[in-house]
Amino acid sequence: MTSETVFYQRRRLLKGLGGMGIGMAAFSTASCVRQSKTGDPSELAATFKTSRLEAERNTRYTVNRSATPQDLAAGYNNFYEFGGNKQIWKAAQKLPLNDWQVEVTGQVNNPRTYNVDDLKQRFPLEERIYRFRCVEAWAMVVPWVGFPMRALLKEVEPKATAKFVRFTSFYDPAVCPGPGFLPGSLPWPYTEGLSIAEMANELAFFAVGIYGRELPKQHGAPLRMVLPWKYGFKGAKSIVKIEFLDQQPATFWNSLSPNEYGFTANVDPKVPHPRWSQSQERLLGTGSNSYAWEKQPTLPYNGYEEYVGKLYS
Ligand SMILES: Nc1nc2c(c(=O)[nH]1)N[C@H]1C(S)=C(S)[C@@H](COP(=O)(O)O)O[C@H]1N2
Ligand SMILES: [Mo]
Repeated sequence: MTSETVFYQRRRLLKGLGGMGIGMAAFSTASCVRQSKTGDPSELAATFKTSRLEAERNTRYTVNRSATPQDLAAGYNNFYEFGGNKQIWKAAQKLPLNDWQVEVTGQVNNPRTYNVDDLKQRFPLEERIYRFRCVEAWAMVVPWVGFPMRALLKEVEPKATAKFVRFTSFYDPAVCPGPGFLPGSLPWPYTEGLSIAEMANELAFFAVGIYGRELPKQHGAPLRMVLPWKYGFKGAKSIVKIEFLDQQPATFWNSLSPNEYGFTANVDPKVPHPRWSQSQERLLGTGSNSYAWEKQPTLPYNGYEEYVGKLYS
């Protein structure tokens, strides 16, 4: 076989897999009975009883629905490094958090490596209650604790040549082998990207906590991205590197299946996923399966058009 044949076959494999990827999880929520909680509830609760991390709520951001119960949010997650199902909280406890460093590099005047505790001290923390919408159409409302991405931008000073930012998640195949199907062929580590203008938007947030406590591992401890106007996959978890670039970076889901997982990925009720409508969302809740959850119409930009609409006009 020529190297092109190998490349082509690999591409087909990846394309097919991308089609399975997040979508496979959505399909299985439709086809089998899934509880949002599995296993021992007290064992699950122990995973989110992390240290207290309280901050004053920023009242500029409000939502017109109630917060999702903490145990539902902590018991239904996407974290493909640890497996391909939603009940990933137990497997995610293997994530090693000791001495976590976040490297800021690339086209910036002040590149540096932060210890995560240093980040928490340096940038004033606030609480923000945001809507959250996964591309699979489930939605929740959670109170994050963290700091706006623009605070970091101000400190590291991107150069004029920097147009995009790539965010990289923790990856160690010995700790998180991935979902198990086709091992070795996914484009790890998980990466995501934003334009500098998006990162500078007031809504773009780094979370270090949730529900008044440090992030549980399954939510992407110790630092994850929160972009409430975009589909959830844009918000990479457990960030170890932030790179300023002059070109749009390739990202995990976008390189697997660009027509399902666009680079921009703003929530839009009028643009269906190739295999399902995005006109409605299902509020993460209790019930025998996720299709029993309360449905609501999807809002353009997930309800945040007034803050971000001008970025795209
Ligand atoms: N590193 C990493 N980040 C990730 C994911 C992932 O698999 N790996 N999944 C994404 C997806 S698809 C969603 S919907 C959210 C889920 O966040 P939650 O589990 O805290 O609700 O995390 C996003 N960030
Ligand atoms: Mo998602």
